[in-house]
Amino acid sequence: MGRTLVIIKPDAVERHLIGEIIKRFETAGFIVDGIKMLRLRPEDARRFYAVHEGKPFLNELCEYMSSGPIVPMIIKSDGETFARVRKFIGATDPAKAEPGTIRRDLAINMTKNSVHASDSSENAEIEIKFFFG
Ligand code: FUP
Repeated sequence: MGRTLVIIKPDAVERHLIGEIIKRFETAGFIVDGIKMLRLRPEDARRFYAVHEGKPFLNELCEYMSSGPIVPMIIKSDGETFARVRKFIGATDPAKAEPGTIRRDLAINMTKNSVHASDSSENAEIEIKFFFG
């Protein structure tokens, strides 16, 4: 089985969507193999999003990601899990996400897009280590 990192972001935690999001993953056959709830300091968010250093949206993104509690999860499935999960959550911009995806159904906008998912199996391992050691 492959694995990836998913984060339920502050906008979803604040709107009491933790259960709804986990239910969607489990109903689709994904397995939750690790979970915690925590709040990032802005400098932690910056470290997590180091690949976006220099992008115009980085400050806003880090402020938002440290604005409230988040729920990182290790998600397992058969096959190429990172790719399956990214398809499952939908495009970064909820307005462009496929109907039925988490982002299309639940997200607010491009920044408050309810969930994060690793974009490669290499990054999945780096991001799992970041939260779960
Ligand atoms: P994704 O991998 O789908 O989460 O999207 P990206 O890696 O492109 O972006 C990382 C995060 O930056 C996204 F969750 C949302 C945020 N973002 C913005 O806030 N504004 C942008 O213009 C692009 C991305």
